[in-house]
Amino acid sequence: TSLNLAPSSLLETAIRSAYVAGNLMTSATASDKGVEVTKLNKKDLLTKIDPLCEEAIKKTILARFPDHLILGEESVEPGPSASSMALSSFLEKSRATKKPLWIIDPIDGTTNFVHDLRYSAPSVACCVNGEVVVGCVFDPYANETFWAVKNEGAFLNGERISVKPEACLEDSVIAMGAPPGKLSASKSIKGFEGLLPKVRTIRMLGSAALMLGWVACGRLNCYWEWDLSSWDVAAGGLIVEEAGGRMRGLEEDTLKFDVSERKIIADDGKCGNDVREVLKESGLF
Ligand code: 2AM
Ligand code: CA
Ligand code: CA
Ligand code: CA
Repeated sequence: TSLNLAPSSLLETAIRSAYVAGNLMTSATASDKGVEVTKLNKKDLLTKIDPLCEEAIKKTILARFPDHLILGEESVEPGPSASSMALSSFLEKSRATKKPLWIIDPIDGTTNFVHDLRYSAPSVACCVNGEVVVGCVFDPYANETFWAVKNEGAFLNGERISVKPEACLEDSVIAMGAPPGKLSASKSIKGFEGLLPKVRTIRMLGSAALMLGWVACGRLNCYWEWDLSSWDVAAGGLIVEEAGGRMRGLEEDTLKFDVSERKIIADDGKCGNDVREVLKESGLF
């Protein structure tokens, strides 16, 4: 059955589809992007390229696996409740039909993409039995391909990667994000204020999927963010775990994909508990 698929064929398809989307990203001109502000609010950007990348990823996956299910950001109404409901219903359908579910973000880091900040990536994950088994995040600007296969490790351009913990929180580099929305903005500000004096530095790089890849390969010690969706973290979360790091909820060790407030913390296996403590002291939860 499809549940006995070789992980290698899923991985090959994940990588291939991320490359197709990444090539669309790097070949798009400013006028191709034609930014529309049609999503939730003025900060929630969407370009003409996002849905094109989503279609290209879907087409690549379906050419190889015509019966698989695919959940993509641009096929769901904007907003946290719609994205949670879509995930729950896709997971349910995947369980009932025993078909793998792909969770994709065609461009993670659209704001960077619009402003030409060269830090955005397609993120492609495949779930079997409700569990992510393959994930790929491709940075088409640096030409860096992060991938992982469940129980087989994490890789960057073919080389095995692992997290790199520092001796203490004071020496750690922490990444965070501040998605639009008043609640998450105030959480981000409180967290930043509490953490800054206690860590080496803080970065807000703008792509959840890539920041997760960067935790996995040891460039960042920790990444936390208040309000994300399944497609932001499905691939990157597996890459972190397979690199020896932890992908957890901010308050709970288990990361629940299918709840509406996805507060996540990925770490190098060491500094995450201290970061959580500081965030708690700062009044985030
Ligand atoms: P996106 O570019 O695919 O939308 C940056 O902090 C991260 O937040 C990015 O991964 C970005 O993904 C995501 N993000 C952007 N807008 C968001 C929104 N309105 N709600 C939740 N997450 C968002
Ligand atoms: Ca995203
Ligand atoms: Ca996106
Ligand atoms: Ca988006």
